[in-house]
Amino acid sequence: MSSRDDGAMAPHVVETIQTSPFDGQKPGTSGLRKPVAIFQQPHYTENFIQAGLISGLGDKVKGSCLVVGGDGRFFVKEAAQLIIKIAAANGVSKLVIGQHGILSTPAVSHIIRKYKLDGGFILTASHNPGGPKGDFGMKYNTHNGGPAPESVTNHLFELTKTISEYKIVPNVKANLDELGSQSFQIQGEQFTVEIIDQTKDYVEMVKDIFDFDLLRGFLKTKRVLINGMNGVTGPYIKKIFIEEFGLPEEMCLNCIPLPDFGGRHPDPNLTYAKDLVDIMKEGRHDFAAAFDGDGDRNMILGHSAFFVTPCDSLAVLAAHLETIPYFKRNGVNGYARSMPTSGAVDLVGKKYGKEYFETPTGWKFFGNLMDANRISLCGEESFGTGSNYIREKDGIWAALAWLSVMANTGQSVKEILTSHWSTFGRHYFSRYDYEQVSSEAGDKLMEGLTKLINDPKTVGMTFSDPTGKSYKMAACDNFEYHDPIDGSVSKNQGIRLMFEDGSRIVFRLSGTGSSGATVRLYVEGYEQESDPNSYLQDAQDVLKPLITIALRTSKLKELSGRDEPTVIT
Ligand code: VG1
Ligand code: CO
Repeated sequence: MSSRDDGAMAPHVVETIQTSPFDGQKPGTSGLRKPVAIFQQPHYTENFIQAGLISGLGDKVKGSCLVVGGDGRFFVKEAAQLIIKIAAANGVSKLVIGQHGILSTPAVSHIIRKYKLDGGFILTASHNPGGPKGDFGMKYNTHNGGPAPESVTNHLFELTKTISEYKIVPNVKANLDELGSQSFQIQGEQFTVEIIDQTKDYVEMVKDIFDFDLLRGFLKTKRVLINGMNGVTGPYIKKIFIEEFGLPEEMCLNCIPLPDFGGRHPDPNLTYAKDLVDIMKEGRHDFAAAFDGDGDRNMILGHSAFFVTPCDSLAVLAAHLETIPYFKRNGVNGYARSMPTSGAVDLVGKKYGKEYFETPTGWKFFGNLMDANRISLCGEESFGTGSNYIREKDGIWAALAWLSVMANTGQSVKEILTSHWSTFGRHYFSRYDYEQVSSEAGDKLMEGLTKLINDPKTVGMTFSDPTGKSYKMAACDNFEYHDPIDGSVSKNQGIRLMFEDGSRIVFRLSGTGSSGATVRLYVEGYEQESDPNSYLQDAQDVLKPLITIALRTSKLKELSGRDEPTVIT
C-alpha cells in the first residue's frame, strides 16, 4: 500500500472548462465506439466522461465509488487518467482501477457487484481492431454491474448534445502500474484511487462457480487450445488454465495483451480466428476456445474444428446447466436470447418448463430479467454467452462451462451436439455481415424492407429461389421489445421475415461499427429428422435457398455493391 498526498505542495484545484458538443456521441449496442483519432480530439473524451457521470449517477456523483478497466488497447491509459481527473473534480470519492488500466469486461461487472460499487467505465471497443489507427470505445455500467440501460444511454446522449462545460482537476495523476491506494486531497475532500490486481477477484469467482478439481482432472486427459487473441483475457487464461489446471504454456495462444491486438481483429469467429480453426482441422486437439478483445465473447470448437454456433452453444448449456456447482446450489430460472439468435434455446425452455425470453440485440436488455431472477442463462448469436452471476457476457466462463459439460457427460463436442439435435431437432443458422457499407446504402436497404413489411399483401406471399424451393410468409415486422420488468419499449430492433415452416430471415444495421454501416443478415431454418446423421449437413447448404431469397428481396447486392459478405458465421 502506498499513499500520496501532495495537496500541500501542489494544490489540486477543480477547474471548469468551457466546451462545446460533438456530433454522434450516441452509445450504440454496447457503448460509444469511434476511431482513436476521434477520441483524441481535445474535449471529446472529456465531454463523454462528464456526461457519463451525470447520466449514470444523477445527483449521487458526489461520494460515489466506481470501477475503471479496459481491454489494454491503445488509448486505455490516457482515457483512464482523464476519468481520474474528471471524477476527482466531480466529487467521486473512490475509483477502483485494474493494474495498468486493464480489466476484462466480465471482471468489471463482477467487481461492481462484489464491492457494491455505484457503477463503472469500461474502456474498450470490444472486437473492433485497436492501435493508433484502430478504434477506441467507452461504456458506462450501472450499480447492478450491467451495461447502462437505454434510459441512461439516451440521457447521456442528450447531455452530450448540449454540454457547455466539464470539471477537471488537471494535476491529479495516478500511477496505474502500482498496486494499492493513492489518495489526494481535492478541495478539502479525500479522493482515492485504488489499483487492484487484474485477475484475483475474477479467478476467485469462477472457482466458486465451477468444480475446479473435476476440470483439472479432465484436462489432464485432453488436448485443448485456448486463444486470447492478444486481448484482455491473456492474464486470466494464464491464471486459470496454466496455474490452476496445469495446462502446458504452449496450449495457450496469444496470451499477451497488445495495444493493437497484433494488428488483427480480436474477434473470435471463423474468419478472424482462422489460424485457430486451421490448427484444429489437423485433428490433434479435442477442444478449442477463443475470446475477443475485452473477454466477453467466445468461440467453441471441437475435434477437427467442429464448430459450435453460439445459438446451439446457448441451447446446449441450457440443457446441461444443472451439472455446474453454481447452478446446483442456486437452481436454474429461465433463459433468454437476443432476437436474431436462433430459437434452439426456446425448445430447451419448453421441455424443462422454464420461462424463455426474446430481447433486442445487446447485453443491456438481459439485465432487468436477471435482476428480477427470471433468467439464469442468456446469450446472443454474436458469440456471447453468460449467466446471472454477473451482468455481462463472459468468454472464459463459456469455455469453462463447455469443459464442465464435456467432463460430466464424457462426450466430445460433436457428440454433445448430435445428441442435443436428436432430442430437440436442429436450428441451422448463419449470419452474413457486410461491413463498411455506405450509410446511405444501409438506410436504403432498411427502407425497402420496411415498405415490404408494411405492405398488407406481404403476409401470405410465396418467396422462391431459382431452384423452386419456396417459403410462404407467415408474419413480418420490425421487432419491438416490451420489457416485462420495467415496461420500457424499444422499437426498430430489426426486420423479421417469418415463414410458415418456422424458418426466418432477419435484417438489422449494426450498432457497434465506428464508421459507415454494417448490414447484418441472419438466416435460420429448423429441421427435425429421424436419422441423427442427417443433422450433420452444412448450414450453408441447408440455408442456401433462404439466403438467396434474402439477398434478392432486400436488393442487398445492388444497393451495397457487394457480391460477398465480409464475414460469414
Ligand atoms: C454486436 C452484436 C451484439 C453484441 C454487440 C456487443 O452488435 O451483434 O449481439 O451484443 O456487438 O458485443 P451490433 O449492433 O454490431 O450487431 V461486444 O463483444 O462488441 O461488446
Ligand atoms: Co466484446
